[in-house]
Amino acid sequence: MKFLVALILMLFLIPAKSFAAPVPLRGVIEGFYGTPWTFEHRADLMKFCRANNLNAYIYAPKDDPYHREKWREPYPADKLSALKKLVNAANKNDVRFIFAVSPGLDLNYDGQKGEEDFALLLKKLDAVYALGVRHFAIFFDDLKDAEGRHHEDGKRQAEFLNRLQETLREKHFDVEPLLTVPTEYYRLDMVQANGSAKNYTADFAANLAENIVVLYTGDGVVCDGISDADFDAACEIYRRDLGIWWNYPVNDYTMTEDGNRNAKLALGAIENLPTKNVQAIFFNPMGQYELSKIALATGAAYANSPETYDADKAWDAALKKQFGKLAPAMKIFALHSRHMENSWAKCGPADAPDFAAAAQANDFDALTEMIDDMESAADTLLKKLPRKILAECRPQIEQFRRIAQADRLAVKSLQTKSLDPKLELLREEISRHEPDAILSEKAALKFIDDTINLLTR
Ligand code: 14T
Repeated sequence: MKFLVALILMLFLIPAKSFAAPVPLRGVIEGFYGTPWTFEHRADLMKFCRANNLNAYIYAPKDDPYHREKWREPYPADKLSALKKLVNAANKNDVRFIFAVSPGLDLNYDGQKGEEDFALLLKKLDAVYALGVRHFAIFFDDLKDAEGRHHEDGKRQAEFLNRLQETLREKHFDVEPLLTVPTEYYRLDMVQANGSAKNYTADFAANLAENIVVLYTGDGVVCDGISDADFDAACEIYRRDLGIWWNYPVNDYTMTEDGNRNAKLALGAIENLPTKNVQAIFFNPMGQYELSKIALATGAAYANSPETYDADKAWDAALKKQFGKLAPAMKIFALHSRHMENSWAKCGPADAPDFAAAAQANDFDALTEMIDDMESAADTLLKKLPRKILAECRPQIEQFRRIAQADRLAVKSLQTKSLDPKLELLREEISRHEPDAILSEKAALKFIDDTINLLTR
C-alpha cells in the first residue's frame, strides 16, 4: 500500500519537476562596452547556445560604431557578409538572432529630420532582414548627461517604436515583435521618491504597443538580485510582463586604463533571479568570451528551470563540463573572482567565503590548507590552461599567485606576532598590478591588509 502511494506520488512529482517551464526567450546579449567579440566568438556562441538550450542572441555591442554612434550608416559589405554567416549559424542552431540598434544619442523624431531618420533606420533594418533576420530591437539606454539627467520624452519614443514596428510588419509579414530598453531601465530610476512612475516611464509605458518586449536590469543597473516581489513591482509599473537584461557576468565597468582589458573577471554563477513569470532573459557577458561561458552556462540552467535552479550545483556542473581535469584548479581560482562591486554596482556570489571566515576566526590550519591549494591551482592553471583561455586571465592568475604567497606570509607573521618585511614588499607588488588584476577584495586580499594593519600598529 505504502509502495503504491509512493509510486503515485512520484508519477505526479517527477514530471512537475522536470517540466518546470523555461523562460520562453532566453539567451545572451552582447551589450557591453569595450572591444566587441569577434565573429569567430559569435559563431562559437551559437553552438554553445544550442548545447545549453538557449534560444536567442541579441547583437548590441556598444562599441560597434554601426550599432550606436554611427547608427545611420549602413554596414560596409565585408561586415554585412560576416553578419550573414552569423545569421546562418544562428538559424542552423535554432537561435533567434536579434539585431539591435541604439539610435538614441542623436535620433530626430519630428519634422523633416524625423522622417529622414525614420527612413534611415528602416533601411538599416531592411538590409539585415535581407540576411534572414526576423527579430529586431531598439535600445534607448545610457542617454544620460554628465549630471545623470536625461531629456527623453517617453511618449515620443513609444510612438516611434510603434510606428517602426507597424511599418516593418506591413512590409514583412514575418517580423517578430520588437524588443526595447527604455532610457529609465532600472526600477529605482523609473519611480519617484513616493513610488509612482516618473513622467518619462509613465508616458513610455502607457503609449508603447502591448506586444513590444521591454527589458529592464532589476532595481539597479548591476544589482545583486531580483526577488519575485521586486519583479512584480517592476511589471506593475509597465502593466506587462517584463523581460530581464541581466548585467552579470559583464565587467566593462572594471576596464583598464588602456581600455583593452578588465581588471576583475566575473567567474561565478548567476543567482537570485525571479522564480516565475519571466518572459525573456538575456545575460550581458564579459569581453572575455571564453571565460564568460562559466556564468552563461549557469544562466542557461536558470533560464531552463527558474523554479528548481540551484546556483552552486549549476556552477560545479559548468566548471566540470568546461574545464574537465582542470576543473578543481579552476574552481579554486574562480572562487576568488565572483563578486562585482563598486560605488554603483553590486552583483555575484561572495568571493571565497570560507577563506574570509577562516581569516576572521584566526584558523591558521584551515588558512594554510587553502593557501596551499591556491598556490598549486595558480601553477597548474598557468601551465595547463588552453592558450585561448589563459590569454583572457593570465594577469589575474599571476595576481592570484602573489596574493596566495602574501597570505602565507601573513599567516606566518600572525603566528610569530611579527610582521615579515617581505609581506609589505609583496603587498606593494600586488598594488602595482591592481590596475590590471583584482580579486578576492573581501577575502584573500583583505587578509593581507588586515594583517599588515594589525602588526604595524
Ligand atoms: F541597457 C541596459 F540595460 C544596460 O545595462 N546598459 C549598459 C550596458 O551596456 C553595460 O554593459 C552595463 C554594465 O556596465 O550597464 C549599462 O551601462 C552603464 C550604466 C551605468 F549606470 C555604464 C555606466 C554606468 F554608470
